Amino acid sequence: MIDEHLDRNVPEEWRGGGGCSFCRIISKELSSNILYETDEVVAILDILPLRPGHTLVLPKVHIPHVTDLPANVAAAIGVAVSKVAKAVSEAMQNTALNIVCNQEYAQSVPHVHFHIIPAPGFGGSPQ
Ligand code: DGP
Repeated sequence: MIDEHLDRNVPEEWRGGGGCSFCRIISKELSSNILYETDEVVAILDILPLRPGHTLVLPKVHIPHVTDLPANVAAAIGVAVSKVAKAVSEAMQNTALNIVCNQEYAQSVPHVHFHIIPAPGFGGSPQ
């Protein structure tokens, strides 16, 4: 089923495998700070955090765009984003969050990921 989502006319580096840094993190070829992991998803600390606690939730399957997610992967991501967001908020003194998924040319890593970013000015989070 996933193959049909990769059939688009996209550059080779958008097809995962050796060219995708998030696939290499998922396969543990590259190290990362993993906060949460299931058979379908992984949550890692962002290497360039916008704020302390900035976390990324990504599916293990390589799909470049959120608009191409099959329902089962979207469901797994949704559950994980909710759980990880709760944990990040609690870890940051119940701060509010910005939860963002960039798309197409607005994203720099072409592997679906949701940003969970502690918001400024709430809870114990500094401005
Ligand atoms: P976006 O622009 O939405 O595609 O954001 C990509 C994010 O991924 C950006 O905040 C930096 C982060 N990132 C890129 N490469 C790596 C990596 O190798 N490890 C980790 N932990 N984060 C990465």
